[in-house]
Amino acid sequence: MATNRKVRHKNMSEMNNLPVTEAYDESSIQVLEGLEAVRKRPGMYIGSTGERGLHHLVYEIVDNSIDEALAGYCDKILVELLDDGVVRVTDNGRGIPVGIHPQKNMPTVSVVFTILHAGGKFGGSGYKVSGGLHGVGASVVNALSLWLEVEVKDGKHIYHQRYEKGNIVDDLKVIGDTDKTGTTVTFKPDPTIFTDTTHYDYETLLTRLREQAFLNAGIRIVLKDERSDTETPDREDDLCFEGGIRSYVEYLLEKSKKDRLNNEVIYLSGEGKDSTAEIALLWSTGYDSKILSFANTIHTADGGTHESAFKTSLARVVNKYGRAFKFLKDNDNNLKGDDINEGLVAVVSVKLTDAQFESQTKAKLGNTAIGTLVNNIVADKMYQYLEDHPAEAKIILDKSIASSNAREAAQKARDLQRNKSGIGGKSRMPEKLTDCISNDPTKTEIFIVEGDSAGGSAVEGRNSTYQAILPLWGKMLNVEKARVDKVYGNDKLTPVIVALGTGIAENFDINKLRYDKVVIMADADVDGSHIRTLLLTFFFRYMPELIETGHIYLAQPPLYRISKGKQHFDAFTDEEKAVYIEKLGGNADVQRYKGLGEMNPEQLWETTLDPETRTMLRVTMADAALADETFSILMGEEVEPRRKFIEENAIYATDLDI
Ligand code: 1YM
Repeated sequence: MATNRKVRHKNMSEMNNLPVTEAYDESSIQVLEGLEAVRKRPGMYIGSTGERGLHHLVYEIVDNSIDEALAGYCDKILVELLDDGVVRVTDNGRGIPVGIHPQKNMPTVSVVFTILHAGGKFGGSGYKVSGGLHGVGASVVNALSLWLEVEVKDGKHIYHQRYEKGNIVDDLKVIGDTDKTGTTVTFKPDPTIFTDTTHYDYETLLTRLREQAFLNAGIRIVLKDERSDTETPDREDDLCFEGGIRSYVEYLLEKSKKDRLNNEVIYLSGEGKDSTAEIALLWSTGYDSKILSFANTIHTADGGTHESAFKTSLARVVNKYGRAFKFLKDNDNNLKGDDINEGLVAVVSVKLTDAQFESQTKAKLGNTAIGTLVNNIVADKMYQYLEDHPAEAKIILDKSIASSNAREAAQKARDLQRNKSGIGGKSRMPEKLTDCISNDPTKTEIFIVEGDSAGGSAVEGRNSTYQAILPLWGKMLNVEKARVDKVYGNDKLTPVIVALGTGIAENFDINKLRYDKVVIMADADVDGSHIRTLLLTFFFRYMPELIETGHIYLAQPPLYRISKGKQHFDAFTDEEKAVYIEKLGGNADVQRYKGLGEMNPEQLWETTLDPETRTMLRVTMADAALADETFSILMGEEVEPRRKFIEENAIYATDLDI
């Protein structure tokens, strides 16, 4: 930055608290070295010279306006995108002071833009907050701009100064009169530094500025696209949220497309020594949790003391309330953080002097005292909130307990699965399975048969090359009463899981399916319908792909055998029975099959197993919408709609496979 030698302000040369010196040349070199360092290693100061770094320049300038707003002197910030990669930021604050800086002996505004301040966001450990060190980023932006112009209105005059690559190119001049106050900074990022791109993305800026508007309630930030070659011509967003982080939580909820569980956003706040903390939270019907934390309006993507204090303390409070108000019984386990956080949407925002950022990305807050503050706020105020709002508290506890139940059931099923399958080698097959000889999964079939006696006949009557038989228990537990999580944890289903080989839920892998057709073979009576219901519910919830890909079938054993002499027909309905009787000339013999268990192996083969003569129904998913509805009904607390659904859909079978 050799051109800096032209700079005429001899005292601007003093930097980093060097004493004022007459040694103009030498000390001015040190100034130059200040901004030269920024140009040499821009990444150290703005994180990167890519798209992120480019956008960061805008945030640095806007930050100064926000500080002015937080100090109470400014209520509007305008950010304009201009042609040629130029950005203009205007605020209506007091204007950066133009008076001569007592130590540097030049206008303070020139100091702000040409002297690299210590204690900067990226240089040191601290960070400016209101009342602290202002404008630390301005000189960095200046250093990395091809040119930068500042205009200050002080209620009387309009001042102007221009810089190029960080160097002053002319003195601060009065260029007009005004009765207004404020600061305007216009700059063009240096394309030799930002070699990837110098194009500003409207959405990226909008997202960050919106975040700032949420975090600083009541400040109005306007973003305008005035570029002639832009894809979003004349686009303008006016961002002002009186509700602050409460509005932020509402916004996040809306974006998640989930419904709210709580009627209102819960807002907690408090102050400590040199710090403030505020928290807004709400539960949605979703399963994810979205917890955003900020320190001095910087997004702490890796969390830190404030965020972990919030989570721990929230879990403690919800458990304490749950016990005190008997949502949790004495011998119930505590609800886990993950259970409580399910569906949670929260924003934690702390402001503190001397913020310590940890981790590579400096996105993690390290100050321990702020953790204590957050912890105390949640412990006192959240508990108080729950006590004062029993209806909201019930919603939160019910949701957490439901999540806890589901999580425990899932864990149990996973453990079962793990125990049953040999590690590394082939899974040990269930004792009751009579497997087929072939292991060609495109040709084989497994019949899941109700009851041991029918199982025995099926084993004898089957084609042992391709047909495997798995008998299930005799008596079913009452599905109507069983919760779906019981279906999941149900020991009786374990042999099915192991025999199919696919695993379940997130471990499901269709490529491991050991049979082409999975046939549910149960009687047409109440017990049979229970078994069909249980299995279908189970497949639907934990192996839906099996249904989607058409692997699940319902065997259709006939109800009657109509015979005369050597001729016989099997009828599946009363109508069919009538037709066959007539066909055989009236006085035919009618045998009613009471159940699969009553058929001999030959009859079973002929009516139900033989691919040439049997009738089977393929189970299909009607469509995704129905599946979605099903999910909620099956998961629902309401027994009646669930029972009705299951009843109606146990005959969920449309394709005929003969
Ligand atoms: C578009 C960018 O920088 N606004 C801005 C900056 C300052 C002030 C007002 C300001 C601060 C103070 C007193 C103070 C800054 N001043 C300084 C410094 N907008 C923009 N608006 N008067 C005015 O902090 O006491 C640094 S930033 F150091 F000169 F006071």
